[in-house]
Amino acid sequence: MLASLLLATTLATSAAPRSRAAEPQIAISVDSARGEVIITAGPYDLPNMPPDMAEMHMGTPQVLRFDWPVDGGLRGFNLSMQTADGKPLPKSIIHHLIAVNFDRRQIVYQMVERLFGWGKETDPVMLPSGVGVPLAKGQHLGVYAMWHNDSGRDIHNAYLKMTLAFIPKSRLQNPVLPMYVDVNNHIGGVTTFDLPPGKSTRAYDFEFPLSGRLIGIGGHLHDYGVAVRFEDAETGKVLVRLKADRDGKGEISKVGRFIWGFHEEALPIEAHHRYRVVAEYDNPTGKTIAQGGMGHINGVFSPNDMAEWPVLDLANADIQRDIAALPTYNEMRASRPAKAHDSREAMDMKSMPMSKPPADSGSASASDMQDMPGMPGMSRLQQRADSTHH
Ligand SMILES: [Cu+2]
Repeated sequence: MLASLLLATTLATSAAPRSRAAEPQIAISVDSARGEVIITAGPYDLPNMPPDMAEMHMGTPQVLRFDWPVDGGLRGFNLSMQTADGKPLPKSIIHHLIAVNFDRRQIVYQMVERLFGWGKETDPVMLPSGVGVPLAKGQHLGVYAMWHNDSGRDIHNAYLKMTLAFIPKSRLQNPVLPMYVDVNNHIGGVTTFDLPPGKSTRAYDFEFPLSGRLIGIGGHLHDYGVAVRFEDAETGKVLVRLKADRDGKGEISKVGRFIWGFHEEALPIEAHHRYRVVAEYDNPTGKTIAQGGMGHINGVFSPNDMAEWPVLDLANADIQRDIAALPTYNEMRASRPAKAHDSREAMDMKSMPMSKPPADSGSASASDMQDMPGMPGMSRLQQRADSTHH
């Protein structure tokens, strides 16, 4: 088993018609020896966009869907861009990327799981050994990305490469899942809100449907954000307050993170107990800023019993609204791992047209992409875990 088992790394570009731009393809390979699933997607044509045109992102508002090829857990991820023959391209091209698990519900909302998020500042993530997000072979995943090529030249035939570290099911001792709670979530719609002048807060009360432990959380705010708090709404106790790094004008560069720990030190969470997330703002402009506010937390949650995880109900209107508001799906063809696939699976790999987002959702905008939940704290979790447990 030491030999690297590489299953069908197939990029079908050579089969694409020469007369027009090749359609993007998605390819999946499994390297069992290294414990990696490699997803490659492309080619993409990325015209140069100068930095002063930062608002003009080269959008690919489409979900690339694929089936997860192994039973086990997702332990980490690293993303890069490369040429057809594997030469590296600037990482900053990946402006945002969100990975979606269409087969699992989010813990708090009737929305499909956002498995992880990636921004151009994201560092590769690797969880401690034995910890991972459980994923069964055949689970339906997808990613959508927004490119921004400001390299100074047009880039043709670019490929996205996602290296997803996995651990086999037998070694997954501590299953963890992403958690997302927003102060103003409207499933399928926008989560921003009008920001009044001066100091203000916006809060949302919620429950967890099952008990477990919270390993760590990160926060997200827009400019003039001060902090985001996670509270026990029944006792009023502030469980953690994540402060924003603000400059003199109140513009924020990032929001802090907090890690309780991966084991017994993780924060106990009680099912059907009332919790609260609060966004604190201080808007110095003297005016209400239309849709200027946003606040949410992204966490890593370890359920006491994974069997209690809320079931994904595809007939639920919120779930349907959430999926419909994901970036519009484009026709993609996928090559399959050489092993263990049948025609039905192959069909599942093909595109499923999705309805366009509702006119008011704005869900494909650059700012919303940025605000989709992910697991941004995980690389920091790893640092902490390394220092705590080694
Ligand atoms: Cu935001």
